[in-house]
Amino acid sequence: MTESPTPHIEPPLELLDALTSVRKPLLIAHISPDGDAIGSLTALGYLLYRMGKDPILACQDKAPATFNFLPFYDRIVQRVDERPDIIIALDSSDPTRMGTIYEEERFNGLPLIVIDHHITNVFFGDINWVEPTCCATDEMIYYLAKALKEPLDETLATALLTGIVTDTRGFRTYNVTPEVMHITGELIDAGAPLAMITERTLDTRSMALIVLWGRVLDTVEFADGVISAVNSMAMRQDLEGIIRAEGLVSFILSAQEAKIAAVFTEMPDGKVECSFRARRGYDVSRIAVQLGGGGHPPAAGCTLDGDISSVRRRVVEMLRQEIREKSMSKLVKE
Ligand SMILES: [Mn+2]
Repeated sequence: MTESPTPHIEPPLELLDALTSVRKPLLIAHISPDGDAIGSLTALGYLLYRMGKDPILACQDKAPATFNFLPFYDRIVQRVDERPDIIIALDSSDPTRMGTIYEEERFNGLPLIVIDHHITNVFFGDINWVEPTCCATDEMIYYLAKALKEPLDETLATALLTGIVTDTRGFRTYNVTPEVMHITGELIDAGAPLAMITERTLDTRSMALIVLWGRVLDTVEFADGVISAVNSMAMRQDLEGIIRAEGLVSFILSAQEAKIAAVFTEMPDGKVECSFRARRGYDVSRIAVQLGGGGHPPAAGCTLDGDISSVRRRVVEMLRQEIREKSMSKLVKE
């Protein structure tokens, strides 16, 4: 296959310089890591290792076993004992996303590099490379490999494709451009197993998750374009090792009448995690930011204090308001 056309996205030169001269970088993926967090962590970790560096790969929460086919999966640590020379935050829109890993005082003063594609990124690094048009942080790591003139191999291509497949839910999202498809072709050509990645990351669920989905689906309510559901602690009492009803918020948005979907999860610390999805033309990242969270227009979230049913009432009302405003502005335009 021919190479993709020259990428239109180029990493900043100061980033390339920093990565070339670094010896022991600490790479941090965000808490509750998803495929793009672990994909970009392992892709960049492997790339830097291949360049002769000694990277540390870290994430506050253990990476789900789903991703154990990725390079360096076994090297991801939940605690850092060594002394790095720079820190690289991946797929993280603000410093709290790095969780306890970054809270350590001994990391204060170390240069911080931010590589992210969230539009809500707050530019908290010394070098900030933020590309909101990219479908995944892994797409950015691909451009980085190109700019560093590092060849793709099967291992790197597999890690890169994992973030692209998972963040686009299998190439379903509006940020999948012809360039993303070109890149995907190149990654497959380099040996990335697209069907295996899709099956392992998107089409495999634990039995406990299926049972939890059933219970959470029982709580679905719909009004004025907003579909919502709750996942309480009591509903998971007999289901060990499971908290989130992963994937359910996208599933309920598939209701024909729904424009915005929300799932509210009561966390073990008593807080309520809110997860939002929106159809094209609606923006849930705005509301997530208002509530102290972040994300993308079609997919965002936040964590709130309060009991789960009052949080649901309050937040669903805000989401309905978003729909009313968008319908009003459509009327005005027409
Ligand atoms: Mn991402």
